[in-house]
Parts: sequence; C-alpha cells; structure tokens
Amino acid sequence: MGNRDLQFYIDGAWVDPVTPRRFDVIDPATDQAFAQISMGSATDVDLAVAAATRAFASFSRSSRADRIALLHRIAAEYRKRQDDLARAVSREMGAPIWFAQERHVVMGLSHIEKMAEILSWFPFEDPRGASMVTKEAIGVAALITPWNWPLNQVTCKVAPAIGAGCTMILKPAEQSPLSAIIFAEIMEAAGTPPGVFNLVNGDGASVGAALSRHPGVDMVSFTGSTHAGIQVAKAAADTVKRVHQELGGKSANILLPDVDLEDAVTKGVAGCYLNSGQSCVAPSRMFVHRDQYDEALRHAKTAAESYVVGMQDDAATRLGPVASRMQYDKIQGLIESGIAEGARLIAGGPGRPEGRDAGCFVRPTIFADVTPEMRIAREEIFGPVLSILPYDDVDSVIDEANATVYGLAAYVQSKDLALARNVAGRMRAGNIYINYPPVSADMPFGGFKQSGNGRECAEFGLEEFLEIKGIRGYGIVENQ
Ligand code: TXE
Repeated sequence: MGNRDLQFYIDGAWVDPVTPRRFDVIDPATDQAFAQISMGSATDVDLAVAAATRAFASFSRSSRADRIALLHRIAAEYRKRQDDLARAVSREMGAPIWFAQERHVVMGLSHIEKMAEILSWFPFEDPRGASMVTKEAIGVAALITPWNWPLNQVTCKVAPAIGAGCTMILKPAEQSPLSAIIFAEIMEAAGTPPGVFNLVNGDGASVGAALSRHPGVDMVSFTGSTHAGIQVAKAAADTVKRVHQELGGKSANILLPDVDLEDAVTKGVAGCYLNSGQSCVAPSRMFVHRDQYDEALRHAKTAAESYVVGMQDDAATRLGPVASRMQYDKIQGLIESGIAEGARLIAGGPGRPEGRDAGCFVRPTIFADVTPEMRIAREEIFGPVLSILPYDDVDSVIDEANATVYGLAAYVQSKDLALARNVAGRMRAGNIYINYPPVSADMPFGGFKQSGNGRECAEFGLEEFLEIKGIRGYGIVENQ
C-alpha cells in the first residue's frame, strides 16, 4: 500500500496519479508543511469519470433500501474515525481541536444521518392521472468543495449524491485535502461499490476546470468563491450540465431597537467570528439603531477583546489561525483598507495578536463608522472582522441590508416576532435567522443573487442531484 495522501481513490482502489506532482499541506499556525498530497491532472479526471460512468449503470438502479443501508454504514464508519477527522481538519485549516470535534465533525455526520432519514420517505414517483412523474439520478456528479468547513461541505454533497443514486468525483480544496482522504477511507470501509465515489485531489485550474468542462460529467456541485463559481459555470456551459453553486456572502445582522442590546451584540460578534470568520453566512455587517450605537460599540469591544486567539490544540483557544497565508494577507489588506477609507477601529486591527510573530493569526477586529461604499462593507472578508453600521428606521435599514450583490443570509434580532417575520420577508437572502436559532441539517441552505443557485441540505439538497422525467401514457393500458 502506498502513501494514501499521495494517491487518489478511483474505481474502488487507491491509485497513483498518472503524472506525479506534489503539493505541500500547510499548518496555518506555523506556516510549515506537515503533509504532502498529489495534484491531479485532466488524465486522472478522465479515469475517475470513466469509473463513475461504469458504476452509474447499476448504482442508479439500486433500491432505496440499499442506499439507506449504505448511508448507515458510512455513518457508522465515520463515527469510528471522528478523532482522526477532527485532527485533520484542525491541522489543515486551523480550527481549534475542540471546535473541530464539536462542530466540524458533528455537522459533517449530520448530513449523512439526515439523508438516510429523508430517503425513507422521499417521493421518487408522483402519479398524475394516467401519467407518472419520476425523479431519477442525474448521472455523474463532480463535487468541488472549499477549505472553510471541509468535512461539512464534503458530506452535504456526497450524502445527497448517494441518496439520489448518482456516482461522483470529489475534488476537495487543495489547502484542506486530508479530511477528505480520510473520508474516502470511510467510503471504502463502508463497502461503497467501486466507482460510485472517487476522489481526485488537485487545484481549481487543473482538476476543478477539467471536471467542470468534462462531457462525461452531468452536473457540478460547487461551493467556493463567487469568482471561481463563475469560472465553473462558464466551463460547464458548453456541455449544458447543471451547475449548483453555493458562493460568497456579506450578510446583514439587523438589531431592532427592542433587543437586549448586550446579548444581541455579543451573540452577533460570536456569529461573525465563528470559525475565525470563515463562514459564508457570517453576519459581518451589524446594523444598530443610531440611539443605541455607542452602547453597542462598547459591548462589541468587550466581546471582541474576550476572544483568545491561539494554537489549535490549546484548550483555551477560541479562535485558531485563519486557514492559509493567502487568507491572512487578504484579511490584512481589507483591515488596512477600512482604516484608509476612514472607518474607526474599535477593537483589533492590522497585524497579529500580541505575542504571536508567525502564523496566520488575525486580531478579532471591530470597525465603527463604516459607510456602505467602503470595501469592508461590500466585500466578503472571511475573517474575524465585524463592521457596525448605524441606522435610523426599519425601512432604510432593510434597503441598506439588501444593497449587496450577495444574498446568502440575513439575521434579525427582536422580541417582536411579528416585526422580525416582516423584516425576514423583505430580506433578499436564502437563509434568514431570527434571534440566533440553533443550526439544523433540516433546512434548505443556499443563496439569492450572486450567492449562488440551488439549495443544499435535506430533501432540497437531494433534488439537486435528480432529473425529473414525465412519463405520459404510463397508466393507459391500450390506445383508444
Ligand atoms: O476560493 P476558491 P479561495 C470566498 C472567501 C475567500 C475567497 C477566496 O471570501 O476569502 O472566496 O478563497 C476550487 N474551476 N470563499 O480562493 O478558489 C478550489 O480548488 C473549478 C467563500 O480559496 O473559490 C477549491 O476546491 N474549481 C466560500 C474551491 O474551488 C475551482 C468558501 C474553492 O476555492 C476553480 C471558500 C475553477 N476555475 C471561499 N477555481 C463559501 N461559499 O463558503 C478554484 N476552484
């Protein structure tokens, strides 16, 4: 057996890349390489697509019961590997180990368990008089995932693809491939039929692009930046394949004046800083009524300064490093731009936290006096950086909150549920959170506008991997 990190999983076997090309996996806390993977090529993609195409003939006709049983076996193998998964996620993208265990690994498992449950009742057939509408696996799916919630994003694509009866090629982010390699071992241990699940590592320009344009791939499910999502859609256009996109966001958090201000601000800071700010639904623009603005800034400063930024394996760490040097530089550039454009620093700022002279550690940062034209108000920062903006009335804040090219999420805080619902109804975003509810694998997840199209999770995610077939004459015994 070779070093699995350097291999791909194709047609039920661990194989070497056709052309060897290595890539360092970096621990963002130290900037040091701690593992190596292979970068695939279009030829590796061809082999994986051929395997997935062969497997599709039988897997697409597998019974619902067989696929439920497979999902249960995957979940069981996943549970056995939870510690390995948490360590890999923590090291490759910087999450504190406790957070990798409690959130990353748990969320990853939730999609597999939820899909087994959905499959038990999902209507694949819908009779309409003498006709029949069936929902069938779309074919070979390419799953392209990012590094910010690596496991969660892998399973929220793999589980519905299995549920639908699709076969697939997974290309995880090159920065966070190790949890995906363990996941491929889980798929193998669960007895997934050869060719149903394939893993090819590589970057976007090679493997990602080859999958997107491949005539043997019937759909791409992509999560990543809006920029890369557009590249995927363009490359996919020539073969008219379906493209599901879950892209960036710049989500507003509207605190209506009746809230318990300290609680709402503190939770808003926590929401923005979750996963070191690297969540597509991060509530990164907080809107506070002008009369409460100064008090809100005081609470935000206290909250931000309470965050311990540190090494992943230190139990006191609440925020680990951000995932990569590229992200660190991007975040620093945006913090500098906020200062240059006249925003007022309330907490944090450029550079690393005190006591750290290396690694991708970012100071938990709060900006006040942010205006809508500033880059920090418009661009996805993807770091622990919160902008707080004042508003005067509900109508104007809704307009301002919606004045973004993104439409992934919006947050509303109020004791007046009727008012909160009214605001929710007027937000142009796919995911609305009223009063910081718990996360759930049961709700549709996806965006309006340039945050993407299609939905993930539960039956909504399953639908993305299905084609609809209308069979007319299905119930007519003979022609009259
Ligand atoms: O993402 P990329 P990057 C946002 C976030 C972040 C920024 C840049 O703001 O700071 O994007 O991150 C693959 N064809 N999000 O550059 O490049 C790539 O290999 C096919 C938000 O790291 O989008 C990886 O597997 N695939 C987002 C995946 O796309 C391509 C999560 C994501 O990488 C490709 C991540 C191409 N042409 C970043 N180019 C979210 N929605 O949560 C890249 N890839």
